[in-house]
Amino acid sequence: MTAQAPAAVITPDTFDFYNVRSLLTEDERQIQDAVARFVDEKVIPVIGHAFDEHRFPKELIPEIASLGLLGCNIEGYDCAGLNHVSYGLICQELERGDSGVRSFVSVQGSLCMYPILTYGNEEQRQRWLPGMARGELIGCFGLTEPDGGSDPGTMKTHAVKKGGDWVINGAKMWITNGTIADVAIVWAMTDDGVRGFLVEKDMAGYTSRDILRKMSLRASITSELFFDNVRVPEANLLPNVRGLKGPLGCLTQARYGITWGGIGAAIACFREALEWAKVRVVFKRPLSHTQTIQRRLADMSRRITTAQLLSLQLGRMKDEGRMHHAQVLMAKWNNVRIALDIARDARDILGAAGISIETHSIRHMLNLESVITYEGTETIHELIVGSQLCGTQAF
Ligand code: TGC
Ligand code: FAD
Repeated sequence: MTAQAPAAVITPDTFDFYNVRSLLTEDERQIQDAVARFVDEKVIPVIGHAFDEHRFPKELIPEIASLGLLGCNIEGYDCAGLNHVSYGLICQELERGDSGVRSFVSVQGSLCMYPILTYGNEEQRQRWLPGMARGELIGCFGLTEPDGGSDPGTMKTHAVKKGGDWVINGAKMWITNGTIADVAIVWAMTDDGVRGFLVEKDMAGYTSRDILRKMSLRASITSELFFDNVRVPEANLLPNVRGLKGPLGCLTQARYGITWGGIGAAIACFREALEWAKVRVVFKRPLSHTQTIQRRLADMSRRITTAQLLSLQLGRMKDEGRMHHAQVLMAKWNNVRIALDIARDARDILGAAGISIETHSIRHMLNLESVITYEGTETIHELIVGSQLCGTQAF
C-alpha cells in the first residue's frame, strides 16, 4: 500500500471566498495588483479629504494615464490593448478607492474613447485617442437632459444642418467631467434620428458649469452643458452610427465596468466592518463574537462572492464576443445593489464612528446612491431584463 499524502489545509481567503482569483491569468493578476498598489498608495490616502472638499483629485490623472488605464481595452492609438476582464479588474480596484475615480476612467474610456473608436472615422481616432490615452485630453458624454434621463429618446437637444455645418441647441445635465472636458460627445436629435457630435471646448456658444453641493460623488466633477447655436463642422459628426443604439452601445461598455466597480466598493466596506467588529468591544466582548454580527458579515461575503462570479463570467463572455447587453444590466443591477446594501450595513456596524469621513463606508454608501442611478437606474435595468424575458417593453 502506498502512503497517501496528507490533505492540504485549505482556508478560504476572506475577501475572495471562492478563490475567483485562481480563475484569472497571470497577466490579469499582475494588472490587478498594480492598480491595487496605486489605489492603496495614492488614492485612499487623499480621497476622504477630496470628498470632504467636494474636489475631484485631478492630480491623479497623469499616473492613471501612465499606468495605461485610460481606454485600456482599446487596441492601438497608444492604448494598452488589454482584455475586458482586465478592464473589469481595473474598475474593481479603482472603485475600492472611490466611485468618483472609477467614474473618471469609465467616462474617458467607455463613454468617450469607445464611440470615437467605434463610430468615428480614422481622422477622428488619430486626432483624439492617443491624447486621451495619455490623459492630455479629457472627454465627457452628454446624453441626459434637465427634463429626464431614463428615456433619452425624448431628448430636446437638436442639431440642424446649415451649409456645411451642424448647429446644435439644447442642454445636457448631470455630466461627469463636463467642465474639464476638451471634447464632449453630444447626442442630439436630427431629421435623421439621434446623431453623435464631437463638440470642442472652445466652440462658440458652448458653455459648461459645475453642479455644486452634491451629497454623492463629491470627489467627481458633475456638470451642466449648454449649447446656444453651436456650429459644429461636418468633420465632427460621428459618421458610423445613427439612432439611440449609438449612445446605448457606449452605455453597455461603461455599465460592464461598473459591475466590477461595485465589487470593489463592497469589498472596501466589508473589510472596514470586519476589522471594526474584531476590535470593537461592546457588552464586554468584541462585536465579531456575536451571532447577528457574524451573520451580517457572512451575508456580505456571500453577496460579494456571487458578484465576483457574475462579473468574471460576464467578462469572459465579453472577451469571447458573446455577451448580450441585457446580461450586463443584470450584473450592474445585482452588483451595485449588493454594494449599496453592504455599504449601508457596514456603516451601521461602525456605529457613530461610521458617520465620520474618517471612515470609508459612508463615503462609498453616498457614492453608490449615484452609481445605482446613473448609467440607467436600477428600475430601468430591472425593466430591461424583464422585457428580455417577457418579449415586451413595460416602460
Ligand atoms: P430600444 O428600442 O430598446 O433600443 C434602440 C436601439 O438600441 C439598441 N439597444 C442597445 N444597444 C446596445 N446596448 C444597449 N444597452 C442597448 N439597448 C438597446 C436596440 O437593439 C435598438 O437597436 P436597433 O438596431 O433596433 O435600432 O430603445 P428605447 O428608447 O426603447 O430604450 C429604452 C431604454 C430604457 C432601454 C434606454 O433608453 C435606456 O437604457 N435608458 C437609460 C438611460 C441611461 O442609462 N442613461 C445613462 C446616461 S450616461 C451616464 O449616466 C453616465 S454616468 C458616468 C459615470 O460617471 O460613470
Ligand atoms: P428619471 O428618468 O427622471 O427617473 C426618476 C425615477 O423614475 C427613477 O427612480 C426611475 O427609475 C423611475 N422611472 C423612470 N421611468 C420609469 C418607468 N417607466 N417605470 C417605473 N419607474 C420609472 N448622464 C449622462 O448623460 N452623462 C454623464 O456623464 C452622467 N453622469 C452622471 C453623474 C452623476 C453623479 C449622476 C447622479 C448622474 C449622471 N448622469 C449622466 C445622469 C444619469 O444617467 C441619470 O440621472 C439617469 O439616467 C436617470 O435619469 P433621471 O435622473 O432623469 O431620472
